[in-house]
Amino acid sequence: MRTQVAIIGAGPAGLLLGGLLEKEGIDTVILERRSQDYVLGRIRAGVLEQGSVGLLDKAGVGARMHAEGLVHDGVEFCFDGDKHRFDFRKLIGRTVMVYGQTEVTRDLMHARELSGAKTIYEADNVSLHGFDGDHPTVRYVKDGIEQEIVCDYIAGCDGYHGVSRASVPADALQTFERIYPFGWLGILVDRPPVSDELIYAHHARGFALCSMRSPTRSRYYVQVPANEAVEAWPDDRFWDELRRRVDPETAGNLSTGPSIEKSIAPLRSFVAEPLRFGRLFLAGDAAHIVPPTGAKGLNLALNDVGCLADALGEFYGEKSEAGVNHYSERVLKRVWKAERFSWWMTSILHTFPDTDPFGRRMQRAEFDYLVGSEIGARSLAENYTGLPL
Ligand code: RFL
Ligand code: PHB
Repeated sequence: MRTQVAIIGAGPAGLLLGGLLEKEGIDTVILERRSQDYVLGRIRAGVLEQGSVGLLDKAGVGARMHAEGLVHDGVEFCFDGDKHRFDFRKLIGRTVMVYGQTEVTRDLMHARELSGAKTIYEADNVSLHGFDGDHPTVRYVKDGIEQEIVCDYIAGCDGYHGVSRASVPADALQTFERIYPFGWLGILVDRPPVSDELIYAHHARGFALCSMRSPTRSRYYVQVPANEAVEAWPDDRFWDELRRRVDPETAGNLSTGPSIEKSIAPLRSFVAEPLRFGRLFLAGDAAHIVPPTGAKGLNLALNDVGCLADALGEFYGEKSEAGVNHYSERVLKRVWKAERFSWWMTSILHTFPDTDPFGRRMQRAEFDYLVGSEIGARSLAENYTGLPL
C-alpha cells in the first residue's frame, strides 16, 4: 500500500490531522491499535479553546459542535469555600467551548468515513522503519496477515504509550517529566450540572472539579492519592467527598445519581524534545502530557496537528520544507507555556502531601491575588482560553 502520510493513532490528534490533510488533497492512512467502539468509549477531556474550535471548523466538522456545544464565558474558583468567578469575556473578550472529546472524535470519524479516507482499526504490531531516510515504511498485522505501507512521512499521534516515540533512538531524544503524588477520580452522571460554569475547588481535603458534557450530563472529579483503587469509591462515598470540598451552596444544589462511568487518571507533566526525526513527527500525547487541571491536553494535541498540517501542506503545495523544518521548534514553544500553566494550576489547586503551613498560605495568597487583581485575572483568562501560536 502507498500513501503520502501514514498516521499512527485514531485519537483526536490523528483524526484531525487526517481531516485537515484530506481537505488539502493529501492522501493519508490511519492505523489504530484499538477498535472504533473502544476509541469512542474513552471518556476524557471536555473543554475546547477558541483556536481548537477554529481548527475543527477548518476541517469541516464544526456543525454539531456549534449546535450542541456550550459556550462558556468564564470559570469559578472555590478556595476553602470562598467562590470567585473569572469572566473571560469581560476580562479579555474570549470564551471556551464545552464539547466532549468523545464527540469531537465521533465527528472526525464520521467525516472520515464520508470522505472515503482509509482508517485501519485493530492494527496489531505496528512498527516504523526507515524514517531517517527518504522512504519510510510502516508495517502492521491485520487479521493475522502482515502488511506494509510505503509513505513520504509518518505522523506519530499514538499517545503517551504509543510505538512512535518508542521507535526513536534513545540518544536522539530528551525527555522532561514530573509525576504528581495524586490522581483524579472522575465520574460521569446523567444529571444536570450543578452550575452553568465549571467550578475548580481547592480544599484541605484535596482538589475537586465540577464539570459537564451537556445540560443533562455532568462530569465531576476529586483528587485521590496515587495508586488509589476505583473499587474503594462507591458512588455514595464519591458524592460525600465532593460535597465536603465545595462551598455549601454548591454542595446543597448537587443533583446526584448513579455513575455511568468512573475511572482514575494519574497526573503527569511530560515533554519530549525534539518532535521531528527525519520523516517522523510526534504530535499530541505522544509528544507531551499535561495534568488535566488547565484543560490543555486535548487542545495541545489539536494545535500540534494544526501546525503539522500547515507544514505538510506547504511541503506538497509549494515544495517547501520550511514548515516541516520548523515544526518541532514552533510547537514546543507553545507546549512549554501550556506545561507551565497546567503545572501552576495544579500547584495552587491541589493538596500536596508535603505542603507545610507556609506552602498553604502561598496557595491562599495566589488565590487572593487573582481575585483582587485584574492583571492577574487577565493572565489566567489568557492562558485558560489558549495562547496564540
Ligand atoms: P490519544 O487520545 O491517546 O490517542 C492515541 C491513539 O493512538 C492509539 N495507539 C496506537 N495505534 C496504533 N499502534 C500503536 N502502537 C498504538 N498505541 C496507541 C491509541 O489506541 C489511541 O486511540 O492521544 P491524542 O490524539 O494525542 O489526544 C490527546 C488527548 O486524548 C489527551 O491529551 C487528553 O484526553 C488528556 N486527558 C484529559 N485532558 C483534558 O484536558 N481533560 C481531561 O479530563 C482529560 N482526561 C486525559 C484524561 C487523558 C487520559 N489518558 C491518556 C490516560 C483522562 C485519561 C484517562
Ligand atoms: C472535564 O470536563 O473532563 C474537564 C474539564 C476541565 C478540566 C479537566 C477536565 O480542566
